[in-house]
This record gives sequence, structure tokens and C-alpha cells, in this order.
Amino acid sequence: MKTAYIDDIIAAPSTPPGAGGIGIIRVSGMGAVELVDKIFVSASGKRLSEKPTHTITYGNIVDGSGTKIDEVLVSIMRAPNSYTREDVAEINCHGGTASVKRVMEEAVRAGARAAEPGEFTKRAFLNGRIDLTQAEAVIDIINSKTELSMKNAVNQLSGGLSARVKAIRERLVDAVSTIEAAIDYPEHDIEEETYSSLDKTVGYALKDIGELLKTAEMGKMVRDGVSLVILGKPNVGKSSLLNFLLDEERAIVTDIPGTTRDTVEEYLNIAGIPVRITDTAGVRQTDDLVEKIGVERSVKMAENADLILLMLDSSRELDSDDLKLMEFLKGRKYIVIINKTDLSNAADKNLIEQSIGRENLLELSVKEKTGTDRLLKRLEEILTGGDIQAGDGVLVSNVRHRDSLESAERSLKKALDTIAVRMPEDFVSMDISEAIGFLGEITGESLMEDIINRIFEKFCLGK
Ligand SMILES: Nc1nc2c(ncn2[C@@H]2O[C@H](COP(=O)(O)OP(=O)(O)OP(=O)(O)O)[C@@H](O)[C@H]2O)c(=O)[nH]1
Ligand SMILES: [Mg+2]
Repeated sequence: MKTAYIDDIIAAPSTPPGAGGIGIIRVSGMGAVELVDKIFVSASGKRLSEKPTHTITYGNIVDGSGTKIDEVLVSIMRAPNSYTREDVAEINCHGGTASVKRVMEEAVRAGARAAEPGEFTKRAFLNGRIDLTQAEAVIDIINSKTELSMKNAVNQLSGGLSARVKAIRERLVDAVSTIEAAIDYPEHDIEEETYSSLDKTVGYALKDIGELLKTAEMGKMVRDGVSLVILGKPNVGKSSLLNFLLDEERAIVTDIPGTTRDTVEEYLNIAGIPVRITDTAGVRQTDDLVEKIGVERSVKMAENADLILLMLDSSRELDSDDLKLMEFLKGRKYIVIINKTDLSNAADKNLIEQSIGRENLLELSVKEKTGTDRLLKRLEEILTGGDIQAGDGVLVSNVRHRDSLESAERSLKKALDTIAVRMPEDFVSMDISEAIGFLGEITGESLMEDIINRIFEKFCLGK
């Protein structure tokens, strides 16, 4: 991204690599339409540069000697009404690896530079069409795994979060300018009235920031998802539970303990939250080398999980492996499932309750599908806190935004202290200005270039 110049023409495939109906090469920059004219011959003989904006033209991409490379449709969108606010031409060729590659090569031969990941969106940001939260929303939409994640990202793209942050920021800017005006007339001491109005303004800003921060946990789950790991001894029914939750025979189930040797990962949508669910190898003491590696992997997955589903077998007495696993849960988020309730009650329920409490305990039979509804309900409750406010309201879903909001909150709390002891006004102004800076980081108004570059590097090519 270091080599990004806003005054050159960039090109990149915007469709994923591989075979498909259509492959799109996007070209952006002042003169993009004229550049594509060099490698394009329209069926009508008319040049693209003579065509009105937002039109599609049929023809062929040709190489330097005029040989046809592929039959294409070219859309042109002239500045400023385009994704990047620059002239944009999109070449729709056949969606094969070779054809996309060849058209791309011709675009480069005609003078385009191969774009870096996220560079089109970066230009939209640098050209002022969208702010940073909106640019980040673009990548979030692309990566959305559930409708709810996407709805939240679309809301962010339409400026929901920016509007809230800007409103807070503007009120603080007003406050600082009042102070600065007072400082300009040193013969006037800052009035008591000004202090109390500053106190109020900062108080309101803190309240608004607090409200946004309250949504951050839910927001992160909606955007990034949650990892859920099924843990337990061999043969307790972990893979059966995975298959039940996915409603497909994803993992191998047999009555032989040690069937699952490696972790099996799948995505699940629970109340709109993308959940990565992992079935693991049964945990037990073993001398088998492969199984041992599997067990280590299970524990590692569980250590990093947001939520652990520990399964116990109702039909067998608890043993030291079960007890160790219950001990492992301490200090983590978990649900304990006693499975196979259709068989006997050999597992000592009192002992289980003593160890992990009653609240997080569920009894069910995956085989008979009894008690499984309660599990689904409990999962929903845990994931959403019993309350899904996402979708219409603004959710802070990005850790970067949350960090900046927290920094702004700290600065404003400092400002309140400064006001409370009636410190000189320039101190108050300093604290508030600091908060303004942090809020500006969210929308990108005050952010260092290298941080901006890092944000766009996470994008995919052609976006
Ligand atoms: N009776 C009864 N059997 C069950 C139930 N759930 C699973 N089983 C059976 O228990 C056996 C083991 O099930 P799995 O799902 O493979 O168990 P696992 O925990 O994945 O086992 P490993 O992969 O070896 O760690 C299979 O024969 C299942 O059909 C249940 O609720 N009741
Ligand atoms: Mg298994």
C-alpha cells in the first residue's frame, strides 16, 4: 500500500479467482475510460470515450496486434458518480482464470497499475465519498456470515455509526471553541456559568459514548462471531451433538471410543450470530500417539473458545477424566450437558452440580432428541444476552472503534475532573480536544496514514 498514488490508474480483478460465469476487471483513475479504449474495440465502432456515463458497451478486448482476447461488456462510470469518485471502467469478460488474467495483462500494458487489496475503497475514502467506518463496513459486508451481521454492516455503511460519533464530536468542538474564545480575552475570567455548561456538555458526551460502548460486546459477536467448542471424554456423543446442531451427518459417529481424531469445524447461525462450532477428539489419558495429539488439540481449542459445551455421559459413572474436565471449566464460559439420558443415570448428578452449579447444567438425549430444545434456547440466551437489539440500532462492532471510544471516554472523564476543581480553562480545553481527536479516529478524520494503510490492507483484491 506504500506505493498508492491517487493520480494513477489502478486495475484489478474484482471477482474471485476460478471459473465462473463472468469475471470483472475494474479500472479506476482519471483517464480510466480512455485507457480501456486502447485495448477495446466496440461492436458498433464507437469509442468508450464518446459514450455517456453509466452505459454498457459490447465489444472485444484486443492485444497490441489487434487479436481478439475475449468478448466483453464494458461499463463506464465517470467521476464523481462512481465507487471511487474517479472515472471507472468495469470490463465484464468470461469468468475463467485465463481470460481474467489476459484482460488484466492488457490493462496493465495499456498503462494501469495492478491495484493493491482494498485500494478502490481506499480511494473512495481519500476522495471523501465515504468515511473510515463506512469503508470498514464494506469489508464487513463482504465477510458477513449471517443476515444479522450483514444488516449491521449495511447500517454502518449508510453512516449510522458515523452520524452518532460526529454528533458527539461536534458538540465537543463547539465547547472547545467557546473556551478558546474566552482564552483570547484574558481580561475576562472564564465564568462560573461556562464551567457548569461545559460540565453538562461533557456529561452528555460521556452518556452518549457510554451508550455506544454498551453495544460493543454484542456488536463484536455479530461481526466476528463466537467460537463454541464441544469437549468431553470419548464416546459421550460430541460428534452426534455437532451433527444434530448442523442437521447433517457432518462428523463420523460410531460406538468406538476415540472415533474423532482431529477437530471438525463448521459454521452455524444462532439467532443471527455466526457461531464457529468445533467438535473435538475425546479427551482421555492415552498412549496412542495420534490420539494424544488430538487430545492436546482439543484442549487448546477449548482454551481459546468463547463458550465450551462439556458433554458427560449419563450412562457411565464419572471418572477422573470427567472430573478433570469439570475442573478445566473454572473461570471460563460453559454449559455442561449430561447426554444419553435415555439410558441409565449412572453419572452422579450431585457431584456434577457441586462442581459446576445447577444453572449451567442441561440433561438431554441427542439420540432421542429430548431436551435438545432447551439447549438451543440456552445457547440463544447466552449468545444474545436474551436481547437482540442489532439490525436497526447502531452497534459498535469493530474493536478499533471500541478502543477509540474508550480513549475518548477516558479523556472526557479527565475533563470532568478538571472542570470540577475549576482548573484553568486551557487544561479543560486540552482534555476535550484529546477526546475530539479520538472520536475523529473512528471516522478517519484524525488518523495517521500508516494506520489507515493497515486498515485497507485487510481488504480483498479488487474492492
Ligand atoms: N443411547 C444414546 N446413545 C447416544 C446418544 N448420543 C450419542 N450416542 C451414541 O454414542 C456413541 C458415540 O457417539 P459419538 O457422537 O461418536 O461420540 P463422541 O463423543 O464424538 O466420541 P469420540 O469421537 O470417540 O470422542 C454412538 O454410538 C452414538 O450413536 C444418546 O443420546 N443416547
Ligand atoms: Mg466424535
